Amino acid sequence: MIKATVNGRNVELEQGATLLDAARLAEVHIPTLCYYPRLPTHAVCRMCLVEVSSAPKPQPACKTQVKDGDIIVTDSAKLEEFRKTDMQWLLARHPNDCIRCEVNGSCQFQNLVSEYQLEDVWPKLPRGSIQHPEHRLTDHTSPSIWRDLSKCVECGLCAEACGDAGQNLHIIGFAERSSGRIPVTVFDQELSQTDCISCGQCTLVCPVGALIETPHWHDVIHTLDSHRRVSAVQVAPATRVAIGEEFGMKPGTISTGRMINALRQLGFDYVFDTNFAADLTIMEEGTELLARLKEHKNLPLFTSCCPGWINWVEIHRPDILPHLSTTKSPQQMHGALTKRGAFAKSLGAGFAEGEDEPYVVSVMPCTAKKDEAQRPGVSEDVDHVLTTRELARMIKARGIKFNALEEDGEFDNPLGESTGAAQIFGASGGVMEAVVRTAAHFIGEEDSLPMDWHQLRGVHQGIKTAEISGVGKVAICNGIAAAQRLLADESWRDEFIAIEVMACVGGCLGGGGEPKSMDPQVLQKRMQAIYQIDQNSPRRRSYENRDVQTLYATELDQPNSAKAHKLLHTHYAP
Ligand code: HC0
Ligand code: SF4
Repeated sequence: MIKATVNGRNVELEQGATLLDAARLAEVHIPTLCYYPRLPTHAVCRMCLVEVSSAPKPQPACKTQVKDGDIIVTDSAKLEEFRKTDMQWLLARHPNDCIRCEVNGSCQFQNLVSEYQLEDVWPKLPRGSIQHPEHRLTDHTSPSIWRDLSKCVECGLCAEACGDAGQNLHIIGFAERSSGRIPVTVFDQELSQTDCISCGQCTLVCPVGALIETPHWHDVIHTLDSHRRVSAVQVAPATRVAIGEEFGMKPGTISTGRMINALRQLGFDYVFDTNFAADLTIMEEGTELLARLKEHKNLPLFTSCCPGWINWVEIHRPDILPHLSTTKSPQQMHGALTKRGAFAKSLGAGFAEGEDEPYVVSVMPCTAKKDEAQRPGVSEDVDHVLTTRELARMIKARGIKFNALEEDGEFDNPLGESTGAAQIFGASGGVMEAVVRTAAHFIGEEDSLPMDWHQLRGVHQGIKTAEISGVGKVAICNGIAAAQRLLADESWRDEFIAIEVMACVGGCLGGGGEPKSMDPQVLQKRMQAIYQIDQNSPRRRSYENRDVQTLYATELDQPNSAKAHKLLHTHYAP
């Protein structure tokens, strides 16, 4: 251990800790813009400069290691002056359109400008238009991600999240140097023309509004306000363990009941659970797997509910398309049932004044779900997709006091019941664990196979495997970079019977539409909450979902039936 003082407070740290770690341990606040816990730091914003006794000049706290005996000062008049000048320079290149900005109220730069009472003292230098007028500044062509580089503060975190340290996709990189540095796509293409998979990891780390999800909440709030259509909303498994963070709650707080009450106050007529369709997915996908095992065809089966993964396969590995499950994702299944199943019919003809289907919205932790909802073959299922962050914006816009809401909200039925197996879909490894739980029942091994498959769980990027005795070996890829590694050679073709891929590290709970967080433990805490919900569920295998059983008995005959195929299955682009 090494010792240091921060503004006179003693701390002890592990070798290799940074000055920023020391300050956080001493509970001393240092402003940052280009720092993010999981990603390499380039110390470009210089906001975290501190004075340290072992160096002649101020050092960036995020990148400089503590030396034993260091005396660290974070609050001298010189440092404060420097930070203000640094921010004035950024402010001179930043548009003053906070009132219109989608991240108004949650922008790190806006917070700093407000905290330091900065005024616009230098003439505005519009971003890019002087140094490099050729670069595209705004790009709204992607169904999932909007870019506005006039707001970029050059932190470089988007390129890191999309590059080696994150998704290993390298869609965004830096062009130009010095004050003209700008994150661009290859050949400055529109994002929709690149190999972007819409995962949204870049939006999670952007400290300003330069990269955001394609907003749908304006359309949703106006449609609800007009009250001309019967409206239904479904909420994904990973949203309920994260939305509380937007209202100051601890990561991992379970907010299911509060969220349901907020959705009702926003004006939704029906509040349903995507988890219902996750249980249904297991019935369809599990049956598909057993059929393929019997026929020795298109094995291993790959899960198909992560749209970032599907986008990646279509772009890079069309040879894998026959291996994908044809089962629609739970979002799309739920939308199809809400719009065209018995529920919709139960509403009666002419229920929606000029509309013959309910208005269907989903709340997802994922930006790629916006893209998925527009795919050919499924685009009739869901009208608008909100991220967890967008739902929080709507709640704030309507002045709903989320923290003061009762926790007693309950989903509507049918389409609202679910098991613990559905809830764990929101965590990496969860879909495979849910498949195995129900497959154990199908093959008569429910008593001999375990309920919990800890070897498939965890937040860290990587490949995990498990052997199901008598059936075969399964794998999960936690993050798209892990899938790229698994597919780098051909051994997966013979080794596994089924493979789950989630493009975002941690699974949906780490999705690009979740609340932004600087807590290094945030994914772990959300994951614990997901397994806690599962553990406390009275039913933990998907086939036990009574409404799913009723659905087959009254509407769909049996899993993989012709009726089920019509509503619940899809195809992929060659
Ligand atoms: Fe997921 Fe889903 S579990 S992809 O991660 O399968 O987004 O939370 O809603 O559709 O259920 C995301 C989360 C879902 C879907 C489900 C699956
Ligand atoms: Fe890269 Fe994902 Fe952002 Fe696309 S959405 S640029 S793939 S991080």
